[in-house]
Amino acid sequence: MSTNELGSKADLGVPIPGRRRFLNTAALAGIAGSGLGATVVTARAATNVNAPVKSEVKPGELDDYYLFASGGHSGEVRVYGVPSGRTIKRIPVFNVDPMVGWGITNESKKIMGLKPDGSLKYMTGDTHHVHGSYTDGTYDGKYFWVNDKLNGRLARIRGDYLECDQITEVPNVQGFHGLFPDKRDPVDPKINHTTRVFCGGEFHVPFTAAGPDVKDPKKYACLFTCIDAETMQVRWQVKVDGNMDLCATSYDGKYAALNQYNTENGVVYQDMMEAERDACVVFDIARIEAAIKAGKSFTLGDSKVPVVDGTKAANKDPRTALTLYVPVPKNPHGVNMSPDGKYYVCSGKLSPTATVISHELVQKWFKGELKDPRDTVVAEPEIGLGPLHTGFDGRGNCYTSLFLDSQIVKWNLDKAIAQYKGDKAAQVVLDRIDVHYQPGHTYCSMGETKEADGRYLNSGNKFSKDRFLPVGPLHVETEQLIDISGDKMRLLQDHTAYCEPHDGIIVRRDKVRTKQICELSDHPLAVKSPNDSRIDRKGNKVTVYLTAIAPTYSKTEFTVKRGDEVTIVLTNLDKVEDLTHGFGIQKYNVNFIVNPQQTASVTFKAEHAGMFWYYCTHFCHALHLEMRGRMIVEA
Ligand code: RUQ
Ligand code: CUA
Ligand code: CA
Repeated sequence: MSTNELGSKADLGVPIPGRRRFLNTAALAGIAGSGLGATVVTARAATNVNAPVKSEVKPGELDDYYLFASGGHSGEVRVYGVPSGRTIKRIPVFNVDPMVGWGITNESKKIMGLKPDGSLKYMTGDTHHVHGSYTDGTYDGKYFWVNDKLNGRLARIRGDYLECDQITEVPNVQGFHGLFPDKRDPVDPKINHTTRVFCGGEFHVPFTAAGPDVKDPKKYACLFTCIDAETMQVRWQVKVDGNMDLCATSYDGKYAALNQYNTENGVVYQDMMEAERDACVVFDIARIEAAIKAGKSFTLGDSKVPVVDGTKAANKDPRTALTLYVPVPKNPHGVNMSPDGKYYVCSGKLSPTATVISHELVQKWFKGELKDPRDTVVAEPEIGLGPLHTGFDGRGNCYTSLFLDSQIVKWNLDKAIAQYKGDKAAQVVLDRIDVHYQPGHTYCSMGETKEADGRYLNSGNKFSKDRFLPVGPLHVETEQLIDISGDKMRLLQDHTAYCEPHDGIIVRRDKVRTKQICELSDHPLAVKSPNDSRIDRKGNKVTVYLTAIAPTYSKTEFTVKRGDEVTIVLTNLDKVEDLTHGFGIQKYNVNFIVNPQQTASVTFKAEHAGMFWYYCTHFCHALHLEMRGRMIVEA
């Protein structure tokens, strides 16, 4: 018997010829005698990257890749399977999610951040970009990060449970947009994994809350921020000219590059479009850290984070400069690093071009061997209207989303470089495919690692119009999966995505190694046995310790007094994969789950007298409906 049969007719005591009329509770769980230990079916073979691409995953088969996508202003992160497009998980991050109790349990509230009165500081966010931690130039599955553009925060998701474990608010930024982890240390060759995460500030801000500077945009600036990947503490910031949008890091750990669309420091869009060229700003990480060590930093506003000056005026000599501003046309959007580590590709947005900046020439510029920042540019091909983001196949080709043309364009890097050098016959654009409609982000399987495998490309389209059944004024988004394994791109399938994912990454399944059962010892308050359940009272603070084992809580009744501050600590002692219990209390806004061997707690004020049922909200057993108890609140 497997857990899939859980709650089957036989288990429910329905008479079946030749079987007993009534079953004991173990049999009712549907799992007794199944020999199931801690794990059920998680053997995931490595993805065969040489197998032909497919558009379908048959029932019972597993996907070859995880796709981690942001959830836009839903504040969450989504996990899809590739190539099926099936939604596998939604990870609440900056949003409140009663399915898991995110923003409701004490543990999640602590991660999200509280006001002095104990309520959530923020209940919403705007996620755009998800990126994973690297070892040796490819994903190691340890962490994933996502930004909150709305409230200037960086969140980390741990790879083992795929749950958010830390959120850091970045000081003195608004509109924190692009983020990217570093891929190795710029100085220490032994550190070949991610230890920093870089964050770009998109909106320029004043560094004071009062006085004339608040209103004067000339006094505003944007900060580039480095956050420690392990501690999630803000390490340092750099003040820049203009703004920052998206971010890419080099494979040698030396640089982070960010596109700038508002070098004008405009406050309205007309002003932001004035210049023919904006920039891609490159940060020299080792020099920035040396400058901070040498005490060349200052602080801004109330923040104690060390800041160094990365403005043009302060960085005139390339041999000591912290920053390099490469002029690129016009209001660029998106910068992506090619998997061979050689080029930064910056999309033109208002210009029909992409700008290719050479990593090697950037290094030369910082050594003082090039005169003009434009000397680092090695190609600027015309590719189509509204270029936004670029993915890579690992065979020297780029795939850029064209928002206005509603296309993905495939073009070749070497050919673009040859054309820039004067080869008029160079065939730069190799293919175009219509997408439906108006693509924003596009990204390829393993495309932002040195293991880019050139199999799948996802086009995250911003408008779906007629692709799905209409559901009122707001349509769902279309994510389109495209086969890029051959010369011509081939549309494989559409799938829906609830509004609205921006960026994503497609990660080979063998890179993600999740645990299916929690560690009891991860929680200091874990109730290790039903016999340990108890009620502790200290003045008007009451803590109720409970366990859940299908189909019952260790206490089916407890009494508190009206006005008490009640904390429920609940441990799920079941050890079977996927056997999750819920806990909801009528009229008290309490609703959360505990996964196998997990402990969670909630705190609330018992303000209404009377009898209130608490019950299991997550289907766990044939007697799931019977899994409940009573809280008596004495007047
Ligand atoms: S940015 S398309 Cu964050 Cu491109 Cu959304
Ligand atoms: Cu426990 Cu449903
Ligand atoms: Ca501009």
